[in-house]
Amino acid sequence: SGKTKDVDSRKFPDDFLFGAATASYQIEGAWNEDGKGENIWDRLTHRDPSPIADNSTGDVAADSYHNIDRDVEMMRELGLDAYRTSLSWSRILPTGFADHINEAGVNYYNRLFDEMLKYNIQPVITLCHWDLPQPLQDLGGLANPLFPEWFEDYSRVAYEAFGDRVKFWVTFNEPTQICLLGYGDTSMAPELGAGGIGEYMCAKNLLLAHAKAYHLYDSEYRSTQAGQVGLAIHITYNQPLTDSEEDRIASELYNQATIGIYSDPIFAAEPGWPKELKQKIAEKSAAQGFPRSRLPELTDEEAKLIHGSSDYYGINHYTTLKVASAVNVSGRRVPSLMDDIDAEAIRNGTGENWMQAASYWLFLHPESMSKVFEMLQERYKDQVYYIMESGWSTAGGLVDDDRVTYYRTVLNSMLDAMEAGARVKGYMAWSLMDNFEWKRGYTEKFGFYEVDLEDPARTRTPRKSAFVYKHIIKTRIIDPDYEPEEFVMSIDEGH
Ligand code: GBH
Repeated sequence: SGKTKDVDSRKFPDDFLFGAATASYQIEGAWNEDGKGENIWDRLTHRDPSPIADNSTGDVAADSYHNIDRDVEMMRELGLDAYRTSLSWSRILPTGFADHINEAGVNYYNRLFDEMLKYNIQPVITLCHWDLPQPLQDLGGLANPLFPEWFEDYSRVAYEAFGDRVKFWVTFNEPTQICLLGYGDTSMAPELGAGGIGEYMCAKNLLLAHAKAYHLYDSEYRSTQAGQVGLAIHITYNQPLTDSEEDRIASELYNQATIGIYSDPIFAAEPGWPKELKQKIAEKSAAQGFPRSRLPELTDEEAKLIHGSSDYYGINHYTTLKVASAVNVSGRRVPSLMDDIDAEAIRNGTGENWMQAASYWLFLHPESMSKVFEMLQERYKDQVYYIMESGWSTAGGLVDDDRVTYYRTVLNSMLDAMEAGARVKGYMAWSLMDNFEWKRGYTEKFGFYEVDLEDPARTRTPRKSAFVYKHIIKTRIIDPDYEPEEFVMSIDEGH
């Protein structure tokens, strides 16, 4: 039939990297075992009363610290080309500083990477997926101007220990979420709530830390290790609520404040902060009586260090939203990033009938992925792209048809972007297995594999979506009619 022919002609290249992703705090457990130090999520989840939806913690989580064999077996069952996870900084450097390396922590990752590489599964490794060592936070964390040096020291330890086998580094996962939600706001650890100030201090130091880690790799490790270093930026598809000039401007500023603030300094033609955003924050700061802009300057030297400091553009793409102009909103934190840009993000209630996940913020717009690439191609001109995360939450259950619909839709939209010329080289689905969903605890499930939290062994069971993803990886085709016959998983020949 015509449909089958279309499907067949839209094939992913053989060297396209299909993977699945997780992150240390969300899966590992063993929070205080074998010398691991305390991090900011340990501190937050142990607070009484608990700030987590179901009062849970990541103390045990999916217990991946004790489940290397099963985790790699799942990767083989799915036929993954790559697996993305993160290093727990506190497991490797218990105080955060590089004076003492915890060998037991290093060994956990050695065993994991060696086991993966036996089966040709590429590790894609994030250095910091939100679980900052608590002693560094006590000194201000990313707001401390020495943070870039601490991060450079840690990245050296990681390159030394694992760079012979890890060829794919992600310095930071979602800078916007780290800085805006953790420093400007209180929705993520360390819950600083220093609106309009903390997120900008964090942004500058994060970019400098990333750039230092990049240049360290470039000057001392690239020639022998031959890998890539970049970062993963959270990108929603943002549309103006109406076609009014005000909403259009608000939407552009929202893009600059959530995407451009981390992307422009690295990937735009000109170094430095996004222009309109910088001007807007300066104006607001002056009007509020601040003697200088709350957005710290980047010196020419700093801007140059950051500019071009990435071998690829890493994208975490989940969802879509609309942006409206919103001036002087009552009850809004002042100063704050959203107040600075006079905008409001509207996640639902705009009459679009987008399919919704179990998470309040997660909706499926059928073309969001290709729209994201249109925007990026225009702003940053023909980068090499990797999707570092993309996924769908449910409340549970093994028959996850909405998740199947999500992956097929998003991957089709990504193929549209590739046909239009975007150089997309890989896709990491979030997530290999259910895990600790930050403030939502275990109430929202993102896994291809269900994890039984009642069972001390944390048994993992594949969902329907696991079979569908496996079929896509194996055939390199998105077949809309494929139905797994029975949910019996096995490892294919050659995996
Ligand atoms: C990713 O964040 C994370 O990298 C990953 O660890 C996480 O498990 C996964 O997605 C699923 O959430 O924005 O104030 O409404 C995606 C971006 C940031 C979306 C936090 C939800 C909730 C707080 N997420 N956000 S807010």
